[in-house]
Formats: sequence, C-alpha cells, structure tokens
Amino acid sequence: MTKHKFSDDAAIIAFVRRHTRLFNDDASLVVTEIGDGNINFVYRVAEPGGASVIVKQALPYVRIIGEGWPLSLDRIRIEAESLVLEAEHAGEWVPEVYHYEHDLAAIIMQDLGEHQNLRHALNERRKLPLLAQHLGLFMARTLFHTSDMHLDAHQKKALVKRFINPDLCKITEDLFFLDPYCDHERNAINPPLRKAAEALWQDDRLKVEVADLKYAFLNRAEALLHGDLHSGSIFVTEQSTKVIDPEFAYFGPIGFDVGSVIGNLLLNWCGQHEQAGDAQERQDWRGWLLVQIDKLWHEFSREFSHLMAEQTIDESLQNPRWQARRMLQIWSDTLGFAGTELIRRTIGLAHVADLETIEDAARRAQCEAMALQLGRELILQRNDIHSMTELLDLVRQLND
Ligand code: SR1
Ligand code: MG
Repeated sequence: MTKHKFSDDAAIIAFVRRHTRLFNDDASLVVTEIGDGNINFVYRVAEPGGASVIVKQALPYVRIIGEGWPLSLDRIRIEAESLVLEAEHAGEWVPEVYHYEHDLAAIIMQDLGEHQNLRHALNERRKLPLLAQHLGLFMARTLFHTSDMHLDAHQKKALVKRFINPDLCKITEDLFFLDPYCDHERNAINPPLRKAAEALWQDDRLKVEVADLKYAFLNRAEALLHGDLHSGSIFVTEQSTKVIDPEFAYFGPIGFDVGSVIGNLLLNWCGQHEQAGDAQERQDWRGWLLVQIDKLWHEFSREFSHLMAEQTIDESLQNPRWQARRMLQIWSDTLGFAGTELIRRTIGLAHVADLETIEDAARRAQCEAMALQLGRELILQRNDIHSMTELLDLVRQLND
C-alpha cells in the first residue's frame, strides 16, 4: 500500500479518469483540496460547470499531527466496505462509492455537492425538517441489520473479523475514556475551566462509570457501528441527509452511535448559551434542538423495535420481553456515551466549533462548564433517567 500522497493534481486526475467514466476525455478538470477533518486528505475533482467526484486518501499517520502519530491504512478499506454495507440497508443516506483502490489507499466517491456540513449548519442555526427522522432511520437500519438479531451466527462472526479496527478504536479508547479523566498532555483546556477539569479528575464515582462505558466499548460487539457519528460526519440539505466517514467502523455497543449524535446536538445546545446573536433567537433554536433529540430517539427506537419484532431471525431473540429489555439497555448506553462525547469535546484533544467559536474565553468557559456538568450527569444517571421527558428536564435545568 502507498505511503505517499498523490504527487500532484495530475496524478489525482489520472486516478479518477482510470476508474470512472464521468468525464469526457477532453474535459479540463480542476482539483481542490477540501478536507477539514483531522485524519485524511480529501479532494474534489470537478469539470467546471459539470460533473464532480470526491477522492479521499489515507496516509499512514494522522493528518493534523503528522508522522508522529502513525495510523493503519486499513482504515480506508474499512471506510469503503462500510459505506457499501450501509448502502445495502440505508442507501438513501450515504454517498455512493465509485471505486476503492487498496494500493493507493484511496476511495473515489459521490460528491455531495450542495450539501453542507451539519456542524456548520447547526452553528448557523439552520433548521432542518428531516434531519432527526433521517438519522433515526439510518441508525436503526444499519445497526439492526448488522446485529445478531438479523445475521446468522457465521455471517456475524465473519463480519466482526472483517471490521476489526484496532488503530481507530484505540483513538476512541484514549480520547473518549482516558485523557479527559486525567491530566493528560493531549488535553486542551480553556484556562478558566481548569478548576472544573481538575475536579473531574478527582471524581472517582464518575471514573468508575466511565470505566464501565469503556469496557462496553471494548467488549460488546453488538452491531457494525459508524464509530464516529459526530456533526462533522453528517452532510445536509433541507431535504437530504448523508452520513460520511465511517473509518472508525467496528462492532461495538449500539448506544455509542446514537449517543454520539445526541451528544453533538447537546454540545451545540450548550454553546448557544453564549454564541453571538439575538437572545430570543438562540432560545428558540435551543428549543428546536431539544425537539430534534426527542424526534431522533423516537424515530430510532420505533424503527429498531419494529425491525426486532418483524425481522429477528434468531428464535431465542424473538421474545418481546427480551427485546424491550434490549431497548432499555440501548437507551442507557446512549445517555452514557452522549455524556462521554460532551466531556471529551470540552477538555480532550478534539474540540468542536460549537464551543470554540465563542471568542471570549470566560464566556466560552460558561458553556464548557455546562457541557461538563451535563456530560457528568448523563454518565452517572444513565440508568435512572427513564424517559425522554426526564432527559430534557435535566438539560433544561442547566439553565437555572
Ligand atoms: C486524532 S483524531 C481526533 C478525532 O477526530 C475524529 O473525527 C474522531 O472523532 C477522533 O476522536
Ligand atoms: Mg472523520
């Protein structure tokens, strides 16, 4: 496999021409580097005014760090194969893969054109009428169809083997469950928040619960997760939602994906306390966010329960009382993992624009303190919050 970036734009164009039939031979193509993620290189190849594709290339290290943080190239195979598998059950919500090339560690895929990154859309307070429904259905269908309820025993184990993803899982194991709970050199902490972070490092009750969540992440191979389902992995228009970037995919606890999405909506909710703009508008927006969390869980749990009732193949898992118990476990995992996402995005390595764009450090710290407190409560109370109403009440109380 390659250890080198494409040498120049001409090499990228030649690669695309070799493997797609989208462009005429005489079309003059333009390459633009568009990646703003942490890990890979992403290019758009376009004929001005005409067709376009995305080329994503992995190098054997983390893009934002460099060769000091090596990373397996197998992640790009995992991403390509995962997109293809997701498309079997939820094709409406993923970009089409046109070609995957092992030797160049690169994928050619559909350009999402007018779609906007969800994190930017949320920061612009752009209301998206179908977002919650789309994400709820996407998760229910991809997660159910890769679980033991739907797959036969041999198929499931073969898939688990195909999606062993140790390097990317290790990033999550460290960045979610280790760094934020100790004085780790990778952490980035806003100075006025330092005391709150130090209090967290002393909180042994919390650390025991985080250890439980980490152990679930390490051991519970329930379904093929997206594995990194934050707002930056989702692209949107008013009518369409696309989930990209499943390079962290592996078999893990279902609530990790659902919790990542909800955690990111809550991060935006926290940031809006001090973001620029009219107070009433921000208040209205925060209300909209909470409605979306409610809708998303409703869509997800309704569809997942329906699939369990109608399409569970394993006879022992067809029991309705067991299926109800399964949903309760997914709910409490969702709350716990949402909590870990809130905390790691606030004091860990990888922060989010929802908070980082608040320029004044003291005002930003108020929102960050809210995210830490909410994250902590979600982790500690995940088995005691029994309904969406209770969850939303807990969130609203942070304002008091
Ligand atoms: C060094 S990677 C940091 C973060 O970026 C990815 O998108 C994942 O969320 C990871 O935790
Ligand atoms: Mg990513």
